[in-house]
Amino acid sequence: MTQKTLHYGSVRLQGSLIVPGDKSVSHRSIMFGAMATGTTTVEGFLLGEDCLDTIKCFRKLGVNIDVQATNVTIESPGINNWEEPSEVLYTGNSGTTTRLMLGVLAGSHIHAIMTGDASIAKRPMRRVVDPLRLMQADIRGRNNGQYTPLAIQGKPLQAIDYTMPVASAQVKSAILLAGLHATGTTIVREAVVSRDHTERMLRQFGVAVTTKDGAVHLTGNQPLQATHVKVPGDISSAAFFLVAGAIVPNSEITLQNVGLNPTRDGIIDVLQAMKVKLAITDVTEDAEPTATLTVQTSEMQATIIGGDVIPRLIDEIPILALLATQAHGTTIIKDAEELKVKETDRIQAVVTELKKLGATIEATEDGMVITGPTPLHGANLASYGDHRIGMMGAIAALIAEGEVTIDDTACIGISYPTFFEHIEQLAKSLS
Ligand code: SPQ
Repeated sequence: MTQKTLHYGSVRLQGSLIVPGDKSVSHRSIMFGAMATGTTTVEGFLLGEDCLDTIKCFRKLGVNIDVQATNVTIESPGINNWEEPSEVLYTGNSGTTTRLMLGVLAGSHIHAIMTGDASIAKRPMRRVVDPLRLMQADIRGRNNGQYTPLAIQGKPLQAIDYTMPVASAQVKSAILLAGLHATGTTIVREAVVSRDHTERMLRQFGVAVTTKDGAVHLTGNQPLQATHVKVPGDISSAAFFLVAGAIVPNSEITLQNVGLNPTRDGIIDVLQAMKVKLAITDVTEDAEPTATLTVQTSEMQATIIGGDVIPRLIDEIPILALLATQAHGTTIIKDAEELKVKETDRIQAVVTELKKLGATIEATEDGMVITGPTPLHGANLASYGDHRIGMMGAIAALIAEGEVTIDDTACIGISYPTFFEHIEQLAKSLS
């Protein structure tokens, strides 16, 4: 555990940052590069713990992966020539690694056992295991496949037509990746669209994937062709500085190369609804669109966050809750019960920790209700080993009167290893 005591005093945030690579896209670049035969190159890769654990898993399958700063080269013999791992595949804290690997391995010739850390051991896997079993996958685990460790015996699969019971990119992606090795056309139907990085990147690797009326279609037995992947900056990491720029007095922050995939940019809608001063420039139309975002200290208004926008900002809710403590009026966050099955129960964690800082916030069954603006004070916070809760606490410390201690900040390295350096880079003392 790495405890940190933060006491920023009077600071303003000023300057420009390049936020680290997108975690979802980085994971997928390794997985897809490993499935393809030949050499795939990746630029802008996120060197966070979760993505490094994905790399370690694929090295155990006989894939050669070289990391030079944020450039990664993957040399793979192709999925049909992977080695059976002689060791357990360790997926650490990463739900994405664990769930997508299930889909990748289910249709391979590989026998593998996967396990992760204490948080992963509590996260539900049947949401992925059940549809994969409908495809004839052979997966076993505690509580009939609900929890890790999980054992997978890869085998030929059958395509399915599956209607998603929850909006989850991890479930959709696992089914599509298994669908690559299934006979027939796999269809995944979503009532509310979840992030589509898998569909976009499969196309980059030469796979035909079509999306129509909320249904994704993919026909099996399409080989992936090695390619070059450009990883955009992670909007979920940028979110912490978008909120910091809005709530810390006299601030202006510019964030470059931020991924603005329309299935991930719900935070932009919310910032605009809350009247945050935000400029969007340099928009690119790459496979994953990007933009430069500039935020300034703002007078915020409360809003309602719920419905179809939730999957587009699910990982940003902890930091948006902090923003709401500084907005005028009552902000309601609803339809977000998925927060309960993230790295920790993020409804309970956000409400408990923001209350310790003096916020007016109550948990509901599917979200939280926050009334502001409220001055925050020092407190001893817990991160629950959850990177996004730890970073929410650290950004709160920038406006809190007094000292904020966070029990475990090492977890922040899961998605944003340079987070505290970036705060130091922007913080200008006023005293
Ligand atoms: O990988 P992990 O641990 O599940 O990470 C989180 C996060 O906060 O970084 C969720 F806790 O992001 C998920 C996200 O919530 C990453 C992800 C993806 O890359 O496909 C999809 C989302 O999860 P889900 O359950 O909606 O599919």
